[in-house]
This record gives sequence, structure tokens and C-alpha cells, in this order.
Amino acid sequence: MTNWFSLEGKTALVTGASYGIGFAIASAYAKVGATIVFNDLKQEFVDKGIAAYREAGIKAHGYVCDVTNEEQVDAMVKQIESEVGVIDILVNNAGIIKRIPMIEMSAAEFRQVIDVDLNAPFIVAKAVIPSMIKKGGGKIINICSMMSELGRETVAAYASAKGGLKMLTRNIASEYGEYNIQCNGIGPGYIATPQTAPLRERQADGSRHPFDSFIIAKTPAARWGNPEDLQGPAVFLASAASDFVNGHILYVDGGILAYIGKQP
Ligand code: NAP
Ligand code: GCO
Repeated sequence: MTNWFSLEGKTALVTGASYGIGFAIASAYAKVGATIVFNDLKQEFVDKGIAAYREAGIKAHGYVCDVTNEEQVDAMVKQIESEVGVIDILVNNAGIIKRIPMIEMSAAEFRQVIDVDLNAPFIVAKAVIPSMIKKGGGKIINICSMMSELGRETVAAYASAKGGLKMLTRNIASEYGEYNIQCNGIGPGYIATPQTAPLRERQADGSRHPFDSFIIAKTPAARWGNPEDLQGPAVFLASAASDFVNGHILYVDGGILAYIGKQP
């Protein structure tokens, strides 16, 4: 019986994976046989990440790289190819958010979010695709968002980037599908990580943050997601099980996008 979900012999680069969603996805890949490579902005975080992977029994390769910097990305990919091997699986996970009302947001702040959340996935995918073509194929998984489909107050830049990332995903699928490259997205719902910590902080009186209560009412699963909830879908999209899935955004959201929300 073919093990559809094995990543034995594959090298996976997960960007921004010292912790959070990226760490969970990379850890799952290691459990099904992949060699793990990740990057972060600072050596301190790379070192912490390597230690965290080691604690989980995983030997990870870590590199310092700002994914918005094309020169650094090209150099990192070349270094990975010579030190570890050709990248078979790319997860464009690194991302930032700035929650600022649009008319109070500077153009520089808007550009910074677009740079990390949209330009960088383009830069990194562009760097890895040529070797994937030479090798006969590969998998690219872009971490999209509920905001690839929905807007909300204060996240104009983030939603614009994640909406663009959905279409970049579809375009890479369209342009490189003939080279046996599958490019898909994962659209996580609201996941408990450092990025969403401000939305879950307890109030002074110990009560739930209003947004915390809102998300629970909007989610059929009636809970926030955990990074581990994304591991199975991420393995599916990185494995042979999804070789005919291309240009698809897989929403892992507990049902938010299907649900009008619980009556108050
Ligand atoms: P997180 O906890 O904020 O972690 C983001 C990671 O990206 C950090 O390791 C960060 O490194 C790294 N990073 C940021 N800018 C970078 C750059 N220029 N170069 C290299 N690395 C960079 O975020 P998360 O919650 O795990 O989210 C991961 C991805 O999932 C993001 O794309 C996010 O938009 C998306 N997402 C999150 C949720 C959620 O509810 N949490 C839901 C949907 C989608 P530093 O630590 O050095 O800053
Ligand atoms: C926010 C949250 C969301 C999540 C995620 C939802 O401020 O609304 O940060 O954007 O991070 O993207 O899918």
C-alpha cells in the first residue's frame, strides 16, 4: 500500500519557522520523513528554533534570512542546495500583521506588510522553482488566511496581501503545473500563536477579550485553532496524496467561512 503521506527523502523549506504555525508544520513534515530547513530574521531566533526542534527530536537546518531581501533569499537557497539538497517542498509561512485603521496607516507601514506577506512569497518561490523544474517537480504551499476572503477593520494591508497571495498561488499553479509543480494555499482560521496573542489577552477583570468571544461565536468548532490543527492539511498538500490538487486554497478554519455566527 503506497504511503500517500510520506515525505521520506524530501527537503522542506519552511520560512519563518522558529515557532508558531511554521514550527508546527515543519515538525509534522519531520515526523513523516522530511529533512527540515527553516529561516528567521535573527541568529538568536534561528538558534532558539534549532534548540526547539532538537527538543522535539528533530535535526533542523536553520538560516538567517530576511525573506523580503531577494539577494539574501537567493544566497540562502544556493547555500541550502549545496549543504542540504534541492528544496522539494516550500512553505511560504513567514508573515507579519499590523492592525491599524486604514486612514491612520502610513504608506510605509502598508508597504511593509505587503513586502513580507506578498512580495516575499513571490521572491522565495521564484528562487526555488528553477531547481524544482530540473528535479522533475515540487510542492509550494502559501500560508494564506481568512483575510484572503474576508475583510475586517484595521487589517487593510494584511487582507490585501493575503488576497494577493491567494492569486499568486493560483498563478504559480497555472504557470508551472506542467512541470509537476503543485502550488496550493492553506487558509488557517484564527490560530493561537504570538501573532494573535493581542486578540486573546484577558481583560483587567479576568474576562475574555471581546475579540476572543467574537471568534468563538463565529467558529462552529467554538474554539480557536491550534498550530497542530494545520499539520495534517500541510502534510497532505506536501505529499503525493495531493499530486493532482493545484491552485487550491484549503481553509482550515473550524468552519468560520461556512457560518453566519452564533446568535448573541
Ligand atoms: P508569528 O507567530 O508572528 O510568526 C511569524 C514568523 O515569521 C516569525 O518566526 C517571524 O520571525 C517570521 N518573519 C516575519 N517577518 C520575516 C521576514 N521578513 N523574514 C523572515 N522571517 C520573518 O505568526 P504565525 O501566527 O505563526 O503565522 C504564520 C503565518 O500564518 C503568517 O503568514 C500568518 O499571516 C499566517 N496566519 C496566521 C494565522 C493566525 O491566526 N495565527 C491565521 C492565518 C494565517 P521573527 O520572530 O524574527 O519576527
Ligand atoms: C486578525 C487576525 C487574523 C489572523 C488570520 C485569520 O487580526 O484578524 O490576526 O488576520 O491572523 O489571518 O485567518
